[in-house]
Amino acid sequence: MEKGRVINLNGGVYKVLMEDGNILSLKARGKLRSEKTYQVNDKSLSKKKDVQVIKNSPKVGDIVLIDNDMIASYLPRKNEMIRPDISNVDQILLVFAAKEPDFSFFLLDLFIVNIINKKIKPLIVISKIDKLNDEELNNLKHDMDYYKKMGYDVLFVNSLNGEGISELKEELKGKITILSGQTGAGKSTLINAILPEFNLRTQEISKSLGRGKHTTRETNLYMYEDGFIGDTPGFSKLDLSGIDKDDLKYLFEDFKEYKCFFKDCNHKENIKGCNVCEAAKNGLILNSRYQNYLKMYDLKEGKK
Ligand SMILES: Nc1nc2c(ncn2[C@@H]2O[C@H](COP(=O)(O)OP(=O)(O)OP(=O)(O)O)[C@@H](O)[C@H]2O)c(=O)[nH]1
Ligand SMILES: [Mg+2]
Ligand SMILES: [Zn+2]
Repeated sequence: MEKGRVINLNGGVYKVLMEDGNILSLKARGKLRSEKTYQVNDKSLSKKKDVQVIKNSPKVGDIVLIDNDMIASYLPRKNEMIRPDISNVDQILLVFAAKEPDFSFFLLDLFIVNIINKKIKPLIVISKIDKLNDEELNNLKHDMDYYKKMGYDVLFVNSLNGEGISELKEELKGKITILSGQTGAGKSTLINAILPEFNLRTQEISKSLGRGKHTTRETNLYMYEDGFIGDTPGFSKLDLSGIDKDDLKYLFEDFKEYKCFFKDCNHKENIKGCNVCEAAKNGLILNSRYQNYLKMYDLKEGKK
């Protein structure tokens, strides 16, 4: 059977890149389309939304087998995500605008938690650095040094003049990288800077409406240096569904260094003898990280 990679899905039609370089438009067999499984990630099952519906139909990123001009099956996935709906991702490029929309450490930490939970490596890209003055940029770089120390790569780019793009390209070779981030963060513009030949339509932020016209609606994979770059729709909402509140602490990788010897401790504020609480109090853990952890924990508990 012939094999190919799904690079786009729209209205039940799959665009499949074949080994010979051709792109076919195909449908999946009926049986593949209708199967569903349910995955329960949250042990407490406090909320209905913590049950995730996993569609078994092929998705962008899958390697599919083709029989009689239809997708018959797909090969086992290395990993899969639901928002965006994609499989076999090597790394996620978190695109955050330095400004417009405003930079949010809470959103950044929320993204990171979701990605670490999927056991995928985040690569942080701060776009639109031209919108900050030197002092603002230096302050942001200083805060981002903390994330670098945690082991995450952080790059600063201006997609309009190409600053920082060559460094970024080095990270993309031979991998499936998808761009994720808030709507308007500059994902499509960044892909245009990497792959000008695609000339993707981007949203022009209208200052009066705060909303653009050409917001990306579907996930697309583009070939790049033996790998793929994926443009995805940005989102306005991201939550913690599928993550157990008692597991949240493990997704804050910087907490690990400060070994807490209490059994089942969630390192909530001011627990005497908790080394994570101590480290937060002494500023060894970035204050915003610790506060964001507490906020996420409360959100999981249903407190606002
Ligand atoms: N000044 C400046 N503007 C940028 C930069 N990158 C993107 N923009 C602008 O930001 C706006 C949004 O960019 P897009 O690339 O469409 O954003 P997106 O993340 O793809 O948005 P969605 O598709 O809605 O998720 C556009 O007006 C871009 O021209 C940059 O580095 N500097
Ligand atoms: Mg876009
Ligand atoms: Zn503790």
